[in-house]
Amino acid sequence: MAKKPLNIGMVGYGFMGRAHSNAYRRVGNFFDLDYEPVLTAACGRNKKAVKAFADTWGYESTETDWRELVKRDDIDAIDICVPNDLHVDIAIAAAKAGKMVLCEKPIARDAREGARMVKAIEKAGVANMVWYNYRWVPAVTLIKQIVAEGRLGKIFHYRANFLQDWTISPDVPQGGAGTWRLDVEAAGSGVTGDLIAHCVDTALWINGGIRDLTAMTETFVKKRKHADTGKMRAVGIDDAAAVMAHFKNGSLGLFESTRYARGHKALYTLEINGEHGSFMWDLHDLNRVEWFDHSVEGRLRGWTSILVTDGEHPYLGKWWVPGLTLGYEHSFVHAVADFLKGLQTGKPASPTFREALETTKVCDAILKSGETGRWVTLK
Ligand code: SOE
Repeated sequence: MAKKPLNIGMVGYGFMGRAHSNAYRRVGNFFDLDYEPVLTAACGRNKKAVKAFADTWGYESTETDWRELVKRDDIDAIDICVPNDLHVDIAIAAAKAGKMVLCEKPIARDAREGARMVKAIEKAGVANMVWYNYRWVPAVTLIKQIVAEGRLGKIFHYRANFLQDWTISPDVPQGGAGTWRLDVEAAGSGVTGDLIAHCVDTALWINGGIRDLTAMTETFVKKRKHADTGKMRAVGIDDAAAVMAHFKNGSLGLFESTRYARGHKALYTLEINGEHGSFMWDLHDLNRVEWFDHSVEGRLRGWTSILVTDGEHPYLGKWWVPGLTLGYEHSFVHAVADFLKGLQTGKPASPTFREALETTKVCDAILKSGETGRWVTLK
């Protein structure tokens, strides 16, 4: 049967533009779905750069103004892969134009912007999804499934870290390609929106909502040159954040993110401790889950290392044979597969903008607590 085309208009051509484009190109080769993404247009302000990107990834056309892209009749879905300050206007305009909207995390700089986006998207009734990609790492999806089956019993602890070290040098600028993440106007926040947001998204998905939290945040380098002006400017982002939280299910949450953990490049780890068992996962060994099952006879009880590559593991039946591992990029392919399946079945892929807004609310609470030193209750 001929597949239905889903014409993609990609806004942005950086790191995430590449990750998403790769996913659109791969998904149809491995997942048998009714829809097939078509790379219809790529959009970016720099004409030469966006043309080079379009040629590399096979986009049929280019635009230099996202407003023109959003108006086009031959586009079904707008995918937003630009700095966070641009998300809100593009998402709202795309929804108003009746386009499906996909967006790189975090949805926005703060929950106020995020709520406006959710309102516009839900009013338009368009399909939507936010790329919190680590949910789609099969090992993480497996943890979600087992926890949802109640196999851990009561959950006591959920802890997660996301550690990096790339901004330790005071010579790293704020603003500009890649380093816009250090410019509070473009990013909204530092590690909270960029890294802890991943930990929080996974946590809310696996362990449910957060009731309240307290946090400390720190900005180690107070002034950096701005890439646009070449002038030194005060740094407005958080370089590091540590959070203590109560989940609604009674468990305790601990989260830490920093860009100052020398030696760590993208160390996302999570651990869940329940009454009957525990899980550990580490992005640097992303196909593996460590599992402790307390119901096993005492003499044989211990941590089990599960290589998540069997056909019965989430998404794995679509790939190779048991024992052969997947990588970072596959999480994005799984995201598109779920999005397309959602169009087919009418059951939306998760996280929607509404779900991702919950993560941004938690991020806002972290920043507020970091500033005031007080516990913040989530509404
Ligand atoms: C920042 O360095 C970054 O690229 C984040 O923006 C991504 O979301 C994360 O997955 C890896 O680190």
